[in-house]
Amino acid sequence: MDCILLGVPVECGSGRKGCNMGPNGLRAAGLAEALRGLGHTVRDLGDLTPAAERAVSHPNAKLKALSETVSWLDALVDKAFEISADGLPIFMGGDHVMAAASVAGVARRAQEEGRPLFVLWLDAHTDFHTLETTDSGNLHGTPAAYFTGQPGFEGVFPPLAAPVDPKNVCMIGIRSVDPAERATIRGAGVTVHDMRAIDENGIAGLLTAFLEKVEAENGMLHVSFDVDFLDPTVAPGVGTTVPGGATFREAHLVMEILHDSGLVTSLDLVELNPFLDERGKAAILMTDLTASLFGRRVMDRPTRSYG
Ligand code: NNH
Ligand code: MN
Ligand code: MN
Ligand code: MN
Repeated sequence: MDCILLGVPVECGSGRKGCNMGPNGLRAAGLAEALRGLGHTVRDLGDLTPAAERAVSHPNAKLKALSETVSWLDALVDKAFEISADGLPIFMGGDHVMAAASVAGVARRAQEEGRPLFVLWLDAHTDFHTLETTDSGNLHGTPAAYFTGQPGFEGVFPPLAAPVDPKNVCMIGIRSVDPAERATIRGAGVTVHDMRAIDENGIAGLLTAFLEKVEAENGMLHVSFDVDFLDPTVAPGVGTTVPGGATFREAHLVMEILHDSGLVTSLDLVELNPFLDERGKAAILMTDLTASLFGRRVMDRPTRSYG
């Protein structure tokens, strides 16, 4: 695999400081070296810089850092489209607002290739607020609503060339949903597996059912991995910890199954906040999980195919 690392040190979507150190946290944890050790080629493009600010405004006065955020998204959407032609992009965040642009960019790439884009959203949160419904005003709570084409982003976020069909989005690990998000997300047709669904069914079966769909439709697959998907005891380095998250093994199993599927075409690693981390614990775990996604395993297994 040709892996392309891109740092996106945006933090203004999270409402607190520290996520801008995320890309360097992952570099310090040895992400590139781990991938090379698995036989992949790795190119680190360094960190993205935001585009020139354009005049944007919105009636919701709660929105925080709107024009600064939009400058990041404007730059990233084009860059994501561009680099997705050259290999498998790994977008190193930065807060989760960047997924608005990483997904929009790779969705344009999928459209160009005549394939549907699927998104696996690993997160404690659904991030399905529109610019109207967010109460915190933190724009990292909005990317999934934007890239699935929910109304109200027009003229503010970058124009959306290829909205992702909400039916192609599967969320796993969910345990914090605001009332306004709950009202819209089911209606939109997104598959939401909350922690209870994981407890009752096991994470492997939920994921495999989704991957069967991706394979049957010859889809491209973007994985958006928010650190707070993980239980805070194993990954303390994140701003919005929510108890009751995925365990160390559940998370590795997801990544191992994704590897075996061979379906993943792009990846976000987001919300890592090294300022809040404990001796690199979350940074190292995110790196090890990425290694599992790229083929690190304990024992060989027969490959299985989906669909
Ligand atoms: N839903 C909350 C909000 O919009 C929390 C979002 N925080 C996240 N999302 N970390 O992944 O403010
Ligand atoms: Mn190119
Ligand atoms: Mn998130
Ligand atoms: Mn989250």
